[in-house]
Amino acid sequence: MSVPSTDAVVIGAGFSGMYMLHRLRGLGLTTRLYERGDGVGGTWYWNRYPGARCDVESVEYCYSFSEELQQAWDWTERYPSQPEILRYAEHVADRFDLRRDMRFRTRVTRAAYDEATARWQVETDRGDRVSARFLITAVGCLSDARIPAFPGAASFRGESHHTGRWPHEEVDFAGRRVAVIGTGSSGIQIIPVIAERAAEVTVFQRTPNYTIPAWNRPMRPEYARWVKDNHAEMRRSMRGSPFGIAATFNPGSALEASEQERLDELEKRWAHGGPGFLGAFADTAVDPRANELVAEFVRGKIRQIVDDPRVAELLSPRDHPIGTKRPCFDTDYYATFNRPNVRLVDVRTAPIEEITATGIRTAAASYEVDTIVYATGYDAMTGPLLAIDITGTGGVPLRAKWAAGPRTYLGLMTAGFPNLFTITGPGSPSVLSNMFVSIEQHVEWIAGCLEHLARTGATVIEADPDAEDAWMRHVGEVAAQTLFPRADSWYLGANVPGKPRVFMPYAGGVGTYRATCDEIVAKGYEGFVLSP
Ligand code: N01
Repeated sequence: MSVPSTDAVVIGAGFSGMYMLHRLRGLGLTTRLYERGDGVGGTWYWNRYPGARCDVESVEYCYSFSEELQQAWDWTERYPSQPEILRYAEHVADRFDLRRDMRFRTRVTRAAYDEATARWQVETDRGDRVSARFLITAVGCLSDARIPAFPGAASFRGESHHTGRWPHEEVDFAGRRVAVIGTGSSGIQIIPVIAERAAEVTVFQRTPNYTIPAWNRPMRPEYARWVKDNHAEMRRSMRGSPFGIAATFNPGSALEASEQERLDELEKRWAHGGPGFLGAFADTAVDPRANELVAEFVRGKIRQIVDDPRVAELLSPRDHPIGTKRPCFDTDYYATFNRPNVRLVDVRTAPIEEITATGIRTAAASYEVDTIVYATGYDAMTGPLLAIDITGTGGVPLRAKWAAGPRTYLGLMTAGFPNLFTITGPGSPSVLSNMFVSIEQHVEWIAGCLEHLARTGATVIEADPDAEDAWMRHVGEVAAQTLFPRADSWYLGANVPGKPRVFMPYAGGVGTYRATCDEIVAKGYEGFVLSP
C-alpha cells in the first residue's frame, strides 16, 4: 500500500503550528498538521484551570503578521484570560481557514528520516502514515505535564487534576478541602481563585517563589486605540528587545543607584506591575549583590502584605536569586495567605511521603483532603520532542543524540536530522521571551529557508555539526555570564529526576538572537549544509 505524501508535516496546533501552516500554504506547499487535542490553542487548550491567564500583556501576546487580524481583534483586559486566548486562537483558525489541514485527537508517535528518498516517514497513534519532505515540530516548550511519582497517588479516592490537563467541565470546589502541590506560575495563579471557592486550601510549598503583582484590569479603550494605530512601531521595538515585550529595560545599575533612587524605581515598577518589574536594573541578572537588593525589596513587600510573620518568612525566597526561575505575576497571591481557610505547609523540611486514599502524608503530618491539584510543572523544552520517537540519518534516535542534553544549531535544527525544524527549540530564546515574538521569528525564518531551498534547487538542509558545537558553546557561555545557573529551575531540567542538567534556552535576548539568525541567512545559511 503506498503511503500518502505531503510537502510538510507540522506537529501541534498551538500558535506556532497554526502560523507555520499558514506560511506553508503561502509558499504553495501541501501540509498535514497533527494535534493531540480536540482543538487549536496548544497550551491554552490544555491549561483551563481557574485563574489561568497570560502574564504578558494581551496587546503584546498576539500575532503581528496580519494587519487585518491586528485591527479586527479587540482584547478586553490588560492580561488575557485563558478563555479569551482560546477564543483568539479559534478566531485565527477560522479567519485563515486552517482547520481543513488539521487532524485532531491524533498524536504523532514516530518520525523516521529515510536517506534514500530524503523524506520523513511519520506515524500517528491512530494509524496514519504519511511521507513528508519537511517535518516541523510546533509542540510547545511546556506541554509535557509532569506529576511526581508520589507513592500511593493511585489510591487517592478524591478528585485530582494537573493544571496543564484541566478538565473541560467545571471542577466544583465548593465546600471542599483542597490540596495544591506546587507554587510556580500555575500554583500562584490557581491558589487565590480556589481559596475564594473552597472550604479550605492547603498549599504544599517546596520552594517559595518571587511574584510581582500583575494588576490586571479592563482594557483602557484609549490604550487599545493607541496600539492599533502604532502597533507596527511597537512590534518593531519588541522584536529588538531582550525579552520581546514592550516594557522598558533600564540599563542602569542597582548598585550604583542611591538607596532612594533604587527604592523609587522599584516602587514605581511594583505599582505598574507585570514583567517590567525585572527591568528596573540591568545588573540584577548578572550581579548577585544587585540581585539581592531587588530580591530583598520583594521580601519586604511579602512582610508588609502577609499578617503572620512566620508565614511571611516561609513565603520568602532565599535559596535562589530573583529572576533565575521563571518570574511569576499574580493577583492577590501573598494576601491569600491571610485568609482563615488557607494554610501553608513547608514540604522542603518535611517532604511529601505518600498520597493516601484520603489525603497527603508528609514526613511531619497527615492532611485529609477531598481534591488534589497538581501544579507540579512540566518536562520542559525537550520533553515534548523526546516523547516522539524521532530517528535521523543512520537510524540514530534523537533520544540518543540528546542523552546528555539537547544539542541544536540556533534551536532551529539539529545535526543528523535533515529537514527537521524545531520551532522555539532548545538553544533559542523561546521560554525566556514573549512566545509570540519568538514563534513568529522562527516561523518566518523557516518559511524563508524553504523559499530559499526552492529558489536554489536544494532539497535538503541540515545543521553542520561544527556550527552546532559552536552554537551550543555560545549558549552555555551566555548562560554562565548570568545568575540563571544558580537556581534549580526547569530551565536547567532540575525539576525532572535524572534529566541532564543543561541550561536549555538561549539567554542572549531575542533582539540579538534575531540579528544572528538574519546574519547567518545573509551569509548564505552559514553553518547549514544544503544539498540538491
Ligand atoms: O510549573 P513549575 P508551573 N514535591 O515547574 C513543585 C509557564 N506558565 O506549571 O520549585 C513538592 O514552575 C515545584 O517545587 P520546586 C511559565 O513559563 C505561564 O507552575 O521544584 N513540590 C514548583 O513549586 C512557568 O514557569 C503562565 O521546589 C513539587 C511547582 O511544583 C511554566 O509554565 C501560567 C514537587 C512546579 O512549578 C511552568 O509553571 C502558568 C514535589 N515532588 C505557567 N515537584 C502564565 O503565563 C514539583 N513541585 C501566567
